[in-house]
Amino acid sequence: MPEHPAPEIWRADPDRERQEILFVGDVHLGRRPSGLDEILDDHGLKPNELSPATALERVTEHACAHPPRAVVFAGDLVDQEDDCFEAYGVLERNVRALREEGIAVLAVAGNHDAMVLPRLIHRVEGVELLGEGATWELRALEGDGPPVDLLAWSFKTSHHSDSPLDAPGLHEAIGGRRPGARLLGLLHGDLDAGTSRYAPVSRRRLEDLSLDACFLGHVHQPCALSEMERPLGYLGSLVGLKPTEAGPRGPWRVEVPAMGPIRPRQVALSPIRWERFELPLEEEHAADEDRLHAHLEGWLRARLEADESLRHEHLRAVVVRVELTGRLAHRAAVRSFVERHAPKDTVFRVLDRPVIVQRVYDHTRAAVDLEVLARESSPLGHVATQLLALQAGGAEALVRRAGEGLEGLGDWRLDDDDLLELPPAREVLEQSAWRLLDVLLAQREELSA
Ligand SMILES: [Mn+2]
Repeated sequence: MPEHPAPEIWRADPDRERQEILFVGDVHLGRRPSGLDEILDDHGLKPNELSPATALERVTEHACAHPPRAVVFAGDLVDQEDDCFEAYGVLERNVRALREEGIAVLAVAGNHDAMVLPRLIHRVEGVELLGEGATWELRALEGDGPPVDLLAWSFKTSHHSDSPLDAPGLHEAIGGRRPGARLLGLLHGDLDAGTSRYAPVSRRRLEDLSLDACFLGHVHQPCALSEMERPLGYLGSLVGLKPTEAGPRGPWRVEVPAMGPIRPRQVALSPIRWERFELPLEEEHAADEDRLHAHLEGWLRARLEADESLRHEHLRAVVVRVELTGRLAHRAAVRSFVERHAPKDTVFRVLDRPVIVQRVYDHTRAAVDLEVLARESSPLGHVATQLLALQAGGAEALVRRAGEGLEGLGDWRLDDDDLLELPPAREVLEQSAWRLLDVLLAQREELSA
């Protein structure tokens, strides 16, 4: 299960606010959070309140309250062509409010909005498209503060199979950098993806450009930008759009002083938070369904209340998926709890917000002594032997064969933004062996009953 390092959360500081630039990753105007409509209704929430459009309104309010030097979008501002007119109204309103505060608004186009963003931007006064037509552009940032040059590149059509670093204008643009200016990169693309139809770009080649920092759109999982000496990576989606987009989301305020480190901090303002947790169970928690329900609630409460990034006024709902793990002698209560789980019955209020348990997975294991089982000459003994070998890093031939079988699925993607990573072959085999062991143990219990 991926655990992501918590980003440094931005706090207001009038002394540095004007030296900050607000970078916004993939917004995807037009999309709605998936699969929640019915349950949201039960809690007086509308899907629209958790939408990218609402998140963008929060960004604008935030920027107007604490004006940065500029607001900069990293592409995929609009989800698709069909969303054009809805996006037009939303964008127009937000850009007008920002321009009234004297805040510059800049953007590059991504694969989703390669065609629609240039059209929108030409109609919305006050927002500027950079790197149009897949050609690099250098743009000096207006406003007070140290000189900052943005080096930017946009998608021209929905696919771009070459590296953007081989696109026209790069060296001329870098050559135009003002002496003493900080140089920040901005593009939409697929970092270190090898071959990709979405502007594949190598991190090493980007680093070789000697930028002070580089911010990318495309992949929705943000990079640990606040922990990097020279920040280079994804801003992530503005708001999580589906269960796989777990963890904190938001725009990034990037402090750009005349000298010294560039510091990105994430602004906590996302209306929805998706999470996936692993909850290790002890025997006492799994004695019956009531105890399991209570334990789940208590555990989630402690976990979420300790999370600084959830303590903001704009959060409306938390949606979690919980993986139950642990080795248990009695697993009947876990099984029926998972089978009977309905999201609407498992909503807790934490920090005065609904926490919806959308899915529960039973990944508990039988509390058996594999060493003892392995001595049997029976199917159970065989599976136990293989499991021990897998856990000890052995069974190479088996792992190799499984790996070959999985290879064809290795870079299968749900959609272009969502890299679905398969677990390693050894892990897949271990999971399958445990499942088989469960079936065999159940058979033995039935026979002895
Ligand atoms: Mn994209």
